[in-house]
Amino acid sequence: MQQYKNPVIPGYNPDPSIVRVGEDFYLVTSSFEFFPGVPIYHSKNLVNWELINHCLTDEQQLPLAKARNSGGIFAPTIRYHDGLFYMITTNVDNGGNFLVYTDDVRGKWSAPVWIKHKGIDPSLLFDQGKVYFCSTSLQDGKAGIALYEMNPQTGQLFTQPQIITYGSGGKYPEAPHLYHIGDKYYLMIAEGGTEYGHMETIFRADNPYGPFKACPHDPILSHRSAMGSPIQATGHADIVEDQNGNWWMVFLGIRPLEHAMLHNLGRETFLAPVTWNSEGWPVIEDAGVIKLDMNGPLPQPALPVALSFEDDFSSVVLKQGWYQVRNPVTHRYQHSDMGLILIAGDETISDKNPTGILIRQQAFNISAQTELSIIDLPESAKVGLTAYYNTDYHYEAYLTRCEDKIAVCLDLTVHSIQAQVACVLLSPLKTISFKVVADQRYYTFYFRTEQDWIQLGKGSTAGLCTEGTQTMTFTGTFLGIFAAQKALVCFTSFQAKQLPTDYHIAGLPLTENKPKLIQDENYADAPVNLP
Ligand code: 6LW
Repeated sequence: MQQYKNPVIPGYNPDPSIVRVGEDFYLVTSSFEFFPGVPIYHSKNLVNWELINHCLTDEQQLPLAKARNSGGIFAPTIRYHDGLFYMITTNVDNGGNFLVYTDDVRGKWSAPVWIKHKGIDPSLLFDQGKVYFCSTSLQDGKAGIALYEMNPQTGQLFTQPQIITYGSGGKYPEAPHLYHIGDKYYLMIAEGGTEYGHMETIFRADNPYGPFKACPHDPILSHRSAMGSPIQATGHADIVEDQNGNWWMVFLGIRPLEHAMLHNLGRETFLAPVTWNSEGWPVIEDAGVIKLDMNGPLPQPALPVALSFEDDFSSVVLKQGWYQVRNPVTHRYQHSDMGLILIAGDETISDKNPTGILIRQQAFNISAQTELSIIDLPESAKVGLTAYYNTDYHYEAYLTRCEDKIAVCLDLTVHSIQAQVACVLLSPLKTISFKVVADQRYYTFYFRTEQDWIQLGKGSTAGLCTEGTQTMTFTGTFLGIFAAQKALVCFTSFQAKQLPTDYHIAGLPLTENKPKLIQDENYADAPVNLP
C-alpha cells in the first residue's frame, strides 16, 4: 500500500474518464469554452499525471464560436478497442453528441462522428462484438439513462433508445458508464447534480438492458453528509482495473476555501481505491467518503508532485497547458526569436474571444509572473497578467496608455461591475514585469520596472469562485497573459509556481487598494521607488 495525495489532477479538471492500455493509463476531462478541447493525461501509477495531448485541436472538431460561458464541451468518455482510442462527448452549443478516434493517443484525432441523440454525458461499452452507447435522456419530462447499440465509425444508432434506469431518486441522473465485469453488467451514474449534494450510485443486471437493481449501500461515493471534510461535491466517476487486478475510481470533487463554501480552483480530479464486497458490490473507502491523504495498492510508486509551469516562448508551437478562450484568432499570435508576440484587435479581455493564453490555477497558494516588451501601445491599449474565470469574472494588472502617458493599472471585474482599483503613471519604458500571488483570500498583483516588485493591489479570491457566478458555471480560475485594444507586445517569459501553504503576504486591507510598499518575505529588503 502506498500513500498519495488527492486531488491527483488539481485545478479545473472535471468529469474525469479513464482507460488502461497495458501499463499506461489515459484520462480525459471536460473543457467547455476553452481551446484546445478535452485534455488527455497519461500516467503509469494513477497519481502522477502528465498532460500529453488534446482530443479536439481544430475548429472542425471544436466549433466554439457559439459557446456560452461553461457551454461548449461537457463530460467526455475515453475507451480503447481493437487498437483504437475513442473519445465521445457533447458540444452543448454546437452539434450535440459526437465522437473522435485515433490509433495514436499522442497524435491527431479524427474528424467528429456526430450521433443523433439529445442528451449529455455519452459513454461507450465495447462488448461481445457490440458497441453500446448510453447517455442522459429526458422522456415525458422524466430524466433517465438511455441505451442504444451503435456503429462508432458512422455514429449510426441501430436500436431505439431504451431507458435502463431513472436512478435512485436523486435529481439529475447523469454521467452513466456501463461495464461488463464478470458475468454482470454494472451501470454507474452520478446523481444530485454537480454541487454539494453530488453522489455516485451503481446498479447491476444480468444483461445490458436490465432490469438493473440498485446497490444496497448506495451512494457508493458522496460527501453530501461530510460537512467537515475539506473535500466536497464528489461524484461523476469512472472505474478501471489495473494490471494487478486492483480496481480504482476517478471522480470529480472540489476543495472549498477554508473560510467560505466557495471554490476558485474548479472541480478537480480525485482518485480512490475500489474494493468489492462479498456480494460483488464496489466499496469506496469509509462509506464513500474519501480524504486528501490516501493509501492504496498503486500499480507503481507515487513520485513527488511539483506544481510549476514555465515557458520562455522559444518554441514555435504553444506549449501543452496553454489555453485560449474559444477558437483562437490565429493571426493574433506570432512566434518570434524574441518570444510570443500578441497582436490584439479591438477586443478587450471581457470579450468572448480575448487575445491571450491561460494556464489552469492548480493550487491555492501560487505565484505567476511574466516579462514583456512593448512593440506598440496605442491609446487605451492594454497588456498584462490576468487571473481569469470567464468573460464576466477576471482581475488584470496591465500597462496602458492614457492621454499619451504610460500607466500600470489594476482592474477587477465581477459580474457586470468593473472597477479600476489602482493606476500609477510611469516614465516611458520598453519592458515591464507583472506578478500575481494567489492565496485563499486574495489575488495580489505586483509590477516591476527595475529591481523591485511594487504591489499594485488586490482582488478577493471569493470574486473568482464558481458558486458566485451569475449563470451556472462549471469551470475554474486560470492565470495568464493578454493583450487588448490594438496592443502589440512581445512576451518573453512566464513562470508559475506553487507556494508553501503557509505563504502569506502581510497585505493591506482591500480598501486601501493603492500602490504602497508592502514588505513580503521575498523582498524584505526592497527599497521603495514609486514614480
Ligand atoms: C457534466 C454533467 C454535469 O456533463 O455537469 O452537473 C456537466 N453535471 O455530468 C458539466 O460538467
